[in-house]
Amino acid sequence: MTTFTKTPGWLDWYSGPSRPKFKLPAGAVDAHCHVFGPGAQFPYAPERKYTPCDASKNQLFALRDHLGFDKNVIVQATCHGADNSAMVDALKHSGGKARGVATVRRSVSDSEIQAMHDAGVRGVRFNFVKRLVDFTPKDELMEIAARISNWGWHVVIYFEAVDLPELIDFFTQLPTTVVVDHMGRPDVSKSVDDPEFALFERFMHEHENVWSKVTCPERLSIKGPKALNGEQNAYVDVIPFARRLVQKFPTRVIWGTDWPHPNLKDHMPDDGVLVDFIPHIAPTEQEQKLLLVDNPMRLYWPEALK
Ligand code: 0GY
Repeated sequence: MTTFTKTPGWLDWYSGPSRPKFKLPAGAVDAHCHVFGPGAQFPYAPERKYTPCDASKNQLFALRDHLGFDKNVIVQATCHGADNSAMVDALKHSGGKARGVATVRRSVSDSEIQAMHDAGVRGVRFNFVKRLVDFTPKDELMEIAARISNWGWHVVIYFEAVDLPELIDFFTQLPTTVVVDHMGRPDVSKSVDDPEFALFERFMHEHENVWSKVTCPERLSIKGPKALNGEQNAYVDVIPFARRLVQKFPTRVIWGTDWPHPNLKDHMPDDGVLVDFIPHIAPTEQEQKLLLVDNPMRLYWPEALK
């Protein structure tokens, strides 16, 4: 049995999260979360850039029930490379309440794609964050995108805002629905009206196949989790960015906890507090239902809507 030692300074996920004050609508989907191992059963990938603490499917399902979500979308984490077995195992044990996003290489076979589809995978993730992954050539990614489109899958992209100008031509050529992780990681010390975020808004405005996860205030915030000096909420500096996208693109935004929150250095969020962030970015019941139920269902459980 292989044992793994966490990356120094690695923060464990928050045990005993509070129960949110915000009551999630019936059928709400946590549309961005991960499982890590357990490493003894599902070893971490040799090429990984970090070694996390274990975060198992049963712990994820317990969090889902505690917070009041109905379903999960489990996104392959980079610490597992292109070995999707921990994520697929979680899907298979979810009783139909989880769907997944995989990482694949060019060498993946059609029968492997089909097996993942049967388990509930509905997308692939292309990661451009240099501290997390080594570079994959764009022609390989485009080939993968063309192949998985035959199963009706979409592409999830993860990048940082400063890299969007260089990547945007590639993104706009993708033949599928494209879902951006964490709003393209804006620098929230800049104004929401800064040219940097304006480019992201234009990207969504001009391309109707582009969606965004309005996720990760804990990752993007500079002000952090404490509401200070009469401010209305934790992570207050992220609200204008997420609010802008929910308002402008109400049918193309989804939300998730990002549990177990890889690579946070300063603080680990209480997942109950994260859920209480939702009404600040989606104040109306109609926006909340789109964000948490209708939109993720359209992407991940479309057959349930027929
Ligand atoms: C996230 C963000 C991060 C990491 C990963 O797969 C991953 O390793 O997604 C990050 O470090 O920004 O979406 O959880």
